[in-house]
Amino acid sequence: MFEGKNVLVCGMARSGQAAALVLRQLGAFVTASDLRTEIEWDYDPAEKGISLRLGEEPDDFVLDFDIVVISPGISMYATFIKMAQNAGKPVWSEAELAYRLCPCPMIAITGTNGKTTVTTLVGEILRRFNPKTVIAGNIGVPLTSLVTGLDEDSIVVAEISSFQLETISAFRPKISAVLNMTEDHLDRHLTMENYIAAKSRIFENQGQNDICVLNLDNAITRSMRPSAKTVFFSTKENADATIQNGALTAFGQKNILMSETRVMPENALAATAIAMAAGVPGEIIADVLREFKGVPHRCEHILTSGGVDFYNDSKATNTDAAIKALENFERPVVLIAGGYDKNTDFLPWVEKFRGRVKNLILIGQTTEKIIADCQRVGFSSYEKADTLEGAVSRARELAVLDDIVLFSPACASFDMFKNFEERGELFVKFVGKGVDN
Ligand code: UMA
Repeated sequence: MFEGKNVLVCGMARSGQAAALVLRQLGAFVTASDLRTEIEWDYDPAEKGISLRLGEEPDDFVLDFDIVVISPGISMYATFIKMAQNAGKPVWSEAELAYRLCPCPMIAITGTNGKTTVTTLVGEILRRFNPKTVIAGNIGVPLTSLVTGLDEDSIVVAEISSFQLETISAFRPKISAVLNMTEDHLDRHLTMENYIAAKSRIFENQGQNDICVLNLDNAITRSMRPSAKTVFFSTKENADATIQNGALTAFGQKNILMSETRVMPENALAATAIAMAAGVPGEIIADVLREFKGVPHRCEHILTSGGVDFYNDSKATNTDAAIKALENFERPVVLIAGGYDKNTDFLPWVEKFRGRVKNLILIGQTTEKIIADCQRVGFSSYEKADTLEGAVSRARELAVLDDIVLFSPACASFDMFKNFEERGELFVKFVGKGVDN
């Protein structure tokens, strides 16, 4: 399929490097491009026969290629992409390439929030049912790094972002899911309509023999109309998967009592609906729901010190996730937040502070914007910190017995950190350091 083709792969972080390598192994002539000149390679590109064009936009050479594969971090509005598309060249996301190479069914999960937890959960359930299950995608493992090791009996459980969906063409998962949609990534998609359109592409190629799982409790996903057979889940209404008398009930079968699992109801319902659609027996789903301990950086309990509980929610890169985290707690919260500005409206999140947040400590680029919203709603217990370490030590001073210290930034991390994982790991380190001293 790719033998002898000239392929340009753009963005040389995780996705681009994986895509370039697999294409090379399939006999394509691969050129790797990146705006950066300093790349941390997982392999030696020269040894693999991969040519390099670093430190420039591909505008001057994009038309020399048969196919362009882009990393999720590259906007579809980039000039070189428009040039390639106008010239009729295929421009594929790394996920599209992976789909084309994938020999087995794919379960693709998207949504603004909860996708990492639900993907992990579905992956663990499926793995017990079929040991040849792999978990990949936006969760941190590029899909192209795995596809060549699979066979037709494997199953891919993929977390898929709107960035990966922007430039698909044939991508057609056997089961898709859109867990919820709220405002996010408007710096990249520009409008909510574009963001919804990108997410909706997850089911655009599906037909009646495929399944799309949607959330009935979210106004946007509720109104989606896929051609696939639709399965709805709801925490409030009658749906294919719902909660009845405290028990998770899917397709008429009672599963576990919600009190038996630590998984949030919305995520438990979504994972159950997806796994049952994939043919997994209810008992396996129940076992995994009972045992599941959660995902790192997602409302992760770090430690209790002096009667104060510290939680790392670095994965909360938007206001909706941060609101969900706040709503988890009944006890007073010392909240550390702020970060990279994605053009977010912070007001709906700030409006939740009253009665929940006793102190807010702000870091990063969005500090002044969040303060302006605090002033608008009359919330005055905020202060600034120059560093995350400073914020943690200040939180420790402010928190008293039975308080929660929650790091739930509501923003992406790119202003101060490499990614949300690095940000979360540093938070955990600073929290631990204070305890040792
Ligand atoms: N680059 C260019 N030109 C540009 C922009 C970027 O050359 O115009 C280069 C950068 O210099 C850099 C590379 O592209 O070298 C970065 O590419 P990337 O951001 O796609 O990085 P990856 O490591 O490949 O990570 C991507 C996803 N990143 C994004 O969507 C921004 C990772 O999701 C994903 O885990 C990984 O692929 C594997 O599939 C992260 C993310 O933040 C976790 N996702 C967003 C989210 O969850 O909210 C969508």
